[in-house]
Amino acid sequence: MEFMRIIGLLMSSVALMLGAVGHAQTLPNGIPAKFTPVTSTFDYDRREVDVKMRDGVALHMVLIVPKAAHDAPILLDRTPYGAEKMTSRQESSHGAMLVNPAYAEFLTAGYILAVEDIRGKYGSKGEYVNERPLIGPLNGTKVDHATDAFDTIDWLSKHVKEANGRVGIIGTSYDGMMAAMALVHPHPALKAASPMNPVINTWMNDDDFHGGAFRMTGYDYYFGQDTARGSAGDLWRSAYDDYDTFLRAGSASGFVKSRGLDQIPFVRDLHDHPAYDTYWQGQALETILPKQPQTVPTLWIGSLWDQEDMYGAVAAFEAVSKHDPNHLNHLALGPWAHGGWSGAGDSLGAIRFQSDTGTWFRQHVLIPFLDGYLKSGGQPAQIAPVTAFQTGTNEWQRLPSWPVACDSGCGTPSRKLYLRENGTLSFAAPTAEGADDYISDPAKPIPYRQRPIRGTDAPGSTWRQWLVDDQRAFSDRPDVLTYQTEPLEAPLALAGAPVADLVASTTGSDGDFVVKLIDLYPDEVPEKPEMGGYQLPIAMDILRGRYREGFSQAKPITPNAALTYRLTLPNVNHVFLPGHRIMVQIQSSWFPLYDRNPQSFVPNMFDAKPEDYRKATIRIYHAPAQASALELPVVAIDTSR
Ligand code: PG9
Repeated sequence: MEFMRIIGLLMSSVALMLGAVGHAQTLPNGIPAKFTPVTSTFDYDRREVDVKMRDGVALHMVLIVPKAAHDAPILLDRTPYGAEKMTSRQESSHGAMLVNPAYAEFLTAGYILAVEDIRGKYGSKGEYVNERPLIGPLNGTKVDHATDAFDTIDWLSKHVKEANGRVGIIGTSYDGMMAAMALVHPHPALKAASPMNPVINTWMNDDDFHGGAFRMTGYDYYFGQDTARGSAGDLWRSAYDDYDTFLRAGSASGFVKSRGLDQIPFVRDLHDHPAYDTYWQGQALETILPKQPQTVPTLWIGSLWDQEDMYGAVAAFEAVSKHDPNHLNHLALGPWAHGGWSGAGDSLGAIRFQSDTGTWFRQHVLIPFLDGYLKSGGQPAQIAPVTAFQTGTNEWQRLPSWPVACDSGCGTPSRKLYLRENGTLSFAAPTAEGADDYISDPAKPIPYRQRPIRGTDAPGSTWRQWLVDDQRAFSDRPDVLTYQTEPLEAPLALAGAPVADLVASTTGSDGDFVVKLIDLYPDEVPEKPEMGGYQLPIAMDILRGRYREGFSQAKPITPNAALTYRLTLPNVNHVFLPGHRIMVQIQSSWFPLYDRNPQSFVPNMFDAKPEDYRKATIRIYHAPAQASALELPVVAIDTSR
């Protein structure tokens, strides 16, 4: 019996095993051989195309076509930042969720969006050249971003059946430069352009140099963008505080070598062209664009506190306006940081603007401008030549031109605000001899933001808003000179670029001059107590003394000679309100945004050795024959509103 029981058990086990094996053989693969998403409820069609340029190189483009689109205009953005990334922010059945909220407003307004990777980046083939110069002495090939834009627009105008044959080009920063370059020999289907915070001249006060001083924030950018077809991410640090990381590196070149960044061609170009030589002059878009008459209606967008491309929009607008007989050229200036046109724009750092300036601008200026030129049957919108937000009063203005010219009856000649004795400022010139001194020590450079300074894109970084940081953090340093007026009895409005004329000497043979124009708030501000005594920068910039006589060539400074240093500050549109004071601060370093000036002349500052960095005593004069002053673009207060 026992034997029979064991046989029975064995047989049932074998049957079980066979059964199990048999079952495994019939288990289906959990992954379908091909999954086809059902997208019939989507309100858009996402198309990916590879468009052949004239040299056979294929550029990758993503189109978001609203299903309701018919006879619709196309907005094109050409980018080095990843077309796929920019059009797949979220998975959704709603096209508006795929893109940033401002671009979503374009879709809602009836536009088809096209986002294209520029050559050599992300999905596009070909060679990437950082800020590829236009065809000419610096580019001997047959292609540039103007021809690529032309070929792309040609393709779009022929291959999108829902489109009306009209294309507008838009884009922020680098993409803004792409939009500006599309204006060189434009395709006939290009009917409107809006370069937003565009890079127009990266040596002349956009991303790479200001007043000849080199901006070390660029190294993060060139590592991220120029060492991989996609993004290489963030450049590594050695300390939490960038002040420490960069000071330990010694010099800009020391930092480059410590990270191997000299493998990047553009970083080598920066090193080889520290001055504004023909390499930079030949790329200056504000010189190239006006060589042909303006044929494409254009809205240049600038930000009053743009921490990256402060120069481009206004410089391009002013240059192109000189050859614009049909008045196709427009400018908008908002109270924003870089790219702030696309946000809500109700505040920046501690500053509040009492309305959503970004939303207002898009709905009342940008979209009407685009609609007027791009929609079938559209009529040119009645937007002013210049739409500028006036800070202080916090109101938008419709202006006939920029800068606000005296002869148009709305301004008064620029007024000189003189540095005076005992740290005062006055519209009256000095009557007594006087000067103030400070010691600038490269071993203890002045931080440009309060420490710890985090990398531009690091978590917790305040890079975006640093241009409105309270300058109290620096005004008491012994190496910062501070001058101020009495509280104002009447409002004072400025519109344009203030110019600082400093008469200064240094014991060194080179040196930097940083000038800050500041709105000093009253001691107490009842409606916002934390703003009491706030030192709000209105315009700040730097000049490298070696370029005192011209940017194209560095020259040593004669030690101990009182010389004039002329420094044009960024454009402002601001009202100093009654009870506020005007303040000016002067200093000789701004670290680590700008590399340290060794203060002893070396032909190429990138090559400065540790022993070249020396303390210097700087003297700023305020004497009758040596008056230091700020020329302020004072305009009449608009009482019509
Ligand atoms: N301002 C960025 C830039 C940096 C360097 C070169 C060109 C552009 C940008 O945001 O695109």
